[in-house]
Amino acid sequence: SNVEGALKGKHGKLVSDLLALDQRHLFDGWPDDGAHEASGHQLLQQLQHLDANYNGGLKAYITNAKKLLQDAQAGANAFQGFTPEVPKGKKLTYASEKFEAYEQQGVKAAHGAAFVLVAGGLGERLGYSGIKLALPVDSARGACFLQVYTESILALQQLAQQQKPGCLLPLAIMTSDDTHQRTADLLAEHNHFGAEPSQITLIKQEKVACLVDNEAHLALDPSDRFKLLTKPHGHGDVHSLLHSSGLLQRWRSQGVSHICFFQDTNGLVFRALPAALGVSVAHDFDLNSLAVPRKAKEAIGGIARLTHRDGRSMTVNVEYNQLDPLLRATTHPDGDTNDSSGFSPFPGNINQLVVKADSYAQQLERTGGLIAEFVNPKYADSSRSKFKSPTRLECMMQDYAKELPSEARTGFTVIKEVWAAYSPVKNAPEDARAKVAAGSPSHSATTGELDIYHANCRTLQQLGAQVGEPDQCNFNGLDVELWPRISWSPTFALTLAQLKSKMDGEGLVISKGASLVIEGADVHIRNLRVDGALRIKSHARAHVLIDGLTVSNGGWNWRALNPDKPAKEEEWIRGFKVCRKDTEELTYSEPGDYVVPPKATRIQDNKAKQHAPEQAVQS
Ligand code: UGB
Repeated sequence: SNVEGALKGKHGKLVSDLLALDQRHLFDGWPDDGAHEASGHQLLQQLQHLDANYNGGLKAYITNAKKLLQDAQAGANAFQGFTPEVPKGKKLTYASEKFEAYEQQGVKAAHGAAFVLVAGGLGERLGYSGIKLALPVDSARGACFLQVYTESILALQQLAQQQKPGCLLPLAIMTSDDTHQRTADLLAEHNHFGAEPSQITLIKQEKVACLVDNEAHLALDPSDRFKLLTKPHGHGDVHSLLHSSGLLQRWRSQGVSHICFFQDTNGLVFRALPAALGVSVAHDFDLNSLAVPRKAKEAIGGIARLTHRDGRSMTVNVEYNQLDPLLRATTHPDGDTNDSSGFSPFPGNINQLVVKADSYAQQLERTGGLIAEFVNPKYADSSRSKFKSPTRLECMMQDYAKELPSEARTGFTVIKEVWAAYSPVKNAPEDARAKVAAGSPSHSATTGELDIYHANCRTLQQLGAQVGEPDQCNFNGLDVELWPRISWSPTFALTLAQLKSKMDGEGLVISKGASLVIEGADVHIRNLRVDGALRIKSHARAHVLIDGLTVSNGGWNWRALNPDKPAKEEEWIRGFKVCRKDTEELTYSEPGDYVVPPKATRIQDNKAKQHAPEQAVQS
């Protein structure tokens, strides 16, 4: 029979293990006509691949799955014996003195920072077919997530080089089969967005086999009997990959002291990450999770201190689907609800983690980077014996906290203003509307963009700028505020101190509906009024001073899409299109000193040309 054939072949040991694990269905029923030899071989190769890429092989995977599926069927509480309480952590008001002090401390420590971006998810929930890293963070500037992230690291690197000349801050990107090639292509196409190619390492996670039932039978693809269904194993894979790739060890030998983890679509992440690094250093945290106030039932985990009956305790993320049952079963009979502040008392985990490299490496040595797994089957009925669709084991990167010994120093840093630190792009328009109807933020492509403008406007207001009121709009059925479209590159300002040194807030007036985009490291704004659209773009060594400029033109419009007219996919998920009527472009592509508008008294004849922008056009 085919089973016997498979047992005799080079994958015989694996086949016999699988038979012992009750997986005969994989080999049964192959037509015995020889024509299917190649297909059978393909299946065996896939099994071998899955076996090689899971710690302990398929045997361990199926054994772990059986145990977790049994627990899930029995409705076992993953936190049995634990009582949750609201943990104590650092709470920072964005742009407060304390915030800035931590930010500066983070900048001082940045020469020891390495970054890890988890980007293996494809964003099916968003309804976008490309990789999320390629989506523009905002349409005003048009830079994609990967560009903004890389530029932010390079901006921090420039500050870090004041402490450690020549240092390069490394970035690892975890990809998956779904995202790997497109991520590599995006980097290559844009010359790594200015980073040294050696600074960026892609580490690819492998998928795991799907399971059809509580007995952990592996799932065959209904459209190809010789192929197993596979799905992503979750962002928790990042730890074992950093370990097994040798990257962590290499970083440590290069002097890396802290590792900052972040996700694929939060355009605000670097507003708070330097301060979180500062908090980690100041308090010598082994693990520091960045958090924001969380709305009850919002699809972000809650950070809780859990104390076990036996005295153990840990500060960990309790995922959104587990928080409500845990609270109901213990301290909060009403479950996951808001308190009088209008937010859940448990801070919201946004999966931006800062870990100390020394203790992280020790843990990874000990555990191989393995993270506690879970399974989340969607059952067909209340007997919990059949699944609606195949499931798989998963793991989450924040569960690293669970692996730490109780004496480890774990903490978190709450940024009290969600607007300053967190607005991910996760949900398709229809789901986004449903989230809002249920009282949660939409976490849509619409708000991901609009929240950047809002954050920038609010920050500039805090510096004394006059910023026009937002327009009330409806995009994709979401009622939103459209603030003036202000966007700047991280090279212009990453930290608040940089922003303050480049912008004299008191001299800045941005009208309602106006747009301002600034790109360039050495641009200074002393006195500027924008009523329309202005884009400033300057070469790294062009020193530009805007002092006394008024821009008044037709500007840019964010227009709701007409459902009958074609639009790009990234426009559909946002629900608007940008119409650029008039733009004042100030471009400086040569090094030099430029003052705008040119000051008659300062211009000497032979320098006059240099002082004028290359183009000052109204298009
Ligand atoms: N990701 C991978 O790299 N590989 C995978 O296999 C899966 C995902 P989701 P999720 O901050 O909003 C997380 O799907 O998992 C990457 C936290 O668990 O966007 O539902 C993927 O590319 C939750 O506590 O989020 O929820 C993306 O970059 C809360 O913090 C990242 O992992 C929530 O994010 C997250 O994947 C949040």
